Amino acid sequence: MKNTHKQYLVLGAGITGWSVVSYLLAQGHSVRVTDSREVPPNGSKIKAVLSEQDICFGYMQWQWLTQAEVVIVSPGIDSRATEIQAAIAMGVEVIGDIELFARSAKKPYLAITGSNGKSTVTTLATAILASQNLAVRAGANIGEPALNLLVHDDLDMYVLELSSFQLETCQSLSPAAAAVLNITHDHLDRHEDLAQYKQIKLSIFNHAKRTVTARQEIFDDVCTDTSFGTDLPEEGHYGIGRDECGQEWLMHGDSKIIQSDDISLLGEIGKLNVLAALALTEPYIKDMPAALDSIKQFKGLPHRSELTARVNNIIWINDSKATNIGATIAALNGIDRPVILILGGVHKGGSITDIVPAIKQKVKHLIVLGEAAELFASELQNQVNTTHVADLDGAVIFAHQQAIKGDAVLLSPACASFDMFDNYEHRGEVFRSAVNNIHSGVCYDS
Ligand code: UMA
Ligand code: ADP
Repeated sequence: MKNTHKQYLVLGAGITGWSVVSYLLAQGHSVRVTDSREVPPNGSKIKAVLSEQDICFGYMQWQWLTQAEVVIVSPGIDSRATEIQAAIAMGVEVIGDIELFARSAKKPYLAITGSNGKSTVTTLATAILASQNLAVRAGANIGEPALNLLVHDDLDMYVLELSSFQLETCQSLSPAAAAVLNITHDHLDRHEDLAQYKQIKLSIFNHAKRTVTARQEIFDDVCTDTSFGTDLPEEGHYGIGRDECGQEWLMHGDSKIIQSDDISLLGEIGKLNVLAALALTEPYIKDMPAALDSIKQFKGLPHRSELTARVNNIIWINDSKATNIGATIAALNGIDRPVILILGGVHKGGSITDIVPAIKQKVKHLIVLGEAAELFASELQNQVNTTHVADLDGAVIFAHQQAIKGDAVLLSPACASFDMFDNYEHRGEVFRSAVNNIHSGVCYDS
């Protein structure tokens, strides 16, 4: 029998690292792990299954790179590091966990990437497939590592949410259908420029059987099997149209699929995400009424354009997951009301002035906070009334004083959260409780 045993080195002992160690040990390989943290997130689990001499925590044990046959790099680790590049030059294979998944997966899988909307579309596509009596689970960047999906023998399919970090260390991905939802500035600290980031995102299509993109200028040079957008679609594509009574419908070519009013997801991005999920899952939809039921029941994920409260015809929206400018622009574009926008945190780069047209069109008052408050104020205060507040509670109180019937108050920070909060979920929870506090004893609109 052919000896397939190999010497692996795993870089990073987080969620990915632990899934890779478990997977490789089950396959009978030798594994070493290194992580720059003294106490990495999954360090104790790894210590329980590997011997001490195969673990190095507290600094990266780069010497192990060239002693390994294959190196598995966690997505948070930049494979441009000089030491990793030197090992590659010496013939060491450096890949990510998604490459291992792609080499082993026996069932078909969907793959979804984009700057924004990945988790929403991944979850909705999974729900649509489940409505077709398919046993399916979602994984990868959404939280459950991809390799963990392989232990479920009873599954018919998988759905992968993939980041640019995961795509850049993967060559063998061959999804049954793949989508690039959108491309805006994000993670440009890790990638050379927007062109390289786009190239990495589009690599998801390399061996895909079915390809899906948005009808956006950035994809003008990309040819896909189908597309989605907010305009009236051509034959075979997805879009939005109106019937003779003026009712808005999501459409596939000239066929009406579902009325916009029947979707719980908010705004234009809600419709786009439903269209993307339908375009991806189309070949698997045999029972359309069941698919439509799953769409109607999908209320969206927390902290993504989530309706927090509706009081006196003022709506309060928690979009804490908007950590880049593109997400905030999309959230604003989807709201048909004057908006009081709460913005700020840690700016991740990208041009702030890209948001000016949406601000001019939609925002009546801008509230800025956090590390990037001054930066946002200096770029935007000539365009819109701007107030600087100390914290999120202050922002909510100020917004409450400014808001009148018919307004929307939107927390869509366009920034990472770690200057003031543990993570975006924490920021969203603080917003939610501040909104509930100012409305205690008040009746919410039905
Ligand atoms: N580490 C080092 N040296 C470094 C960087 C990291 O040793 O230079 C170590 C850390 O000390 C830590 C470990 O690597 O112990 C963490 O590895 P990781 O950052 O790759 O994170 P994981 O816990 O493995 O989680 C990763 C994804 N994280 C990132 O891409 C940063 C998770 O996406 C994903 O859910 C998980 O794999 C399962 O696939 C999170 C994310 O923030 C949600 N993704 C980014 C995003 O959505 O914008 C891309
Ligand atoms: P991701 O997994 O790519 O971060 P999420 O579904 O978690 O995407 O949503 C993250 C942010 O992006 C939220 O603020 C949400 O409002 C916004 N968003 C969701 N869908 C889209 C879309 N299709 N286009 C632009 N922004 C979107």
